Amino acid sequence: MNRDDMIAAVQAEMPERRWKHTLGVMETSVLLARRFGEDPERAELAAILHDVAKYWQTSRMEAIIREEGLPPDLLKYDKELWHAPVGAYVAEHNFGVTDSGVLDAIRYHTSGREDMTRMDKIVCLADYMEPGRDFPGVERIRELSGQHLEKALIAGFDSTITHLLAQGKRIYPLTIAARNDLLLKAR
Ligand code: DGI
Ligand code: FE
Ligand code: FE
Ligand code: FE
Repeated sequence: MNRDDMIAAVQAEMPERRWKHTLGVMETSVLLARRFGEDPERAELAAILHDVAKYWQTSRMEAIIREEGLPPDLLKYDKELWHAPVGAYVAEHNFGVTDSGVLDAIRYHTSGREDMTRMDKIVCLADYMEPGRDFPGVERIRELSGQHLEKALIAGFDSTITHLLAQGKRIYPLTIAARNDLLLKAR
């Protein structure tokens, strides 16, 4: 599928406000890829598709998780996590993406994981700091991102984890693993 057709198909899956967010993640992923020596075209492809399943019904996501062999432990954690691995599945099977680095960046853009690739980090960080994002701490994340991909991403995970704790929610183990691993390597 060519870029324009893909953009039109993804846009059709979501409300206008979420499409604006996706455009922001595309722009920021390209910028971060240039800054940190990653392929901007592949980063943009991951960004276009990263939230493709965000507005799917819970039951539709759950069916894919159960029937297509996605990690079943997801079902015990916040539903907000599900669109990322389901999005990677959709990118591969409905959009024909074969680049495993791009698929992983989509798959892990919400949770993170241990040993995140540079591509994983770029898309996850772009998701936190695209121009439309406005939450306490986002300016600090943007500042850190000028110099240090890992430190900026740690600040992003810190903000998510703090938020989840304040709401008394469970935290998906990959998020803890991602943050621990980044802290170890960013010293
Ligand atoms: O899809 P977006 O809104 O652009 O952003 P996202 O994919 O990063 O996040 C979706 C939400 O998932 C985020 O607001 C926090 C929530 N969430 C719930 N449980 C967890 C979690 N995020 C992480 N990283 N880890 C969790 O365990
Ligand atoms: Fe997302
Ligand atoms: Fe994210
Ligand atoms: Fe997003």
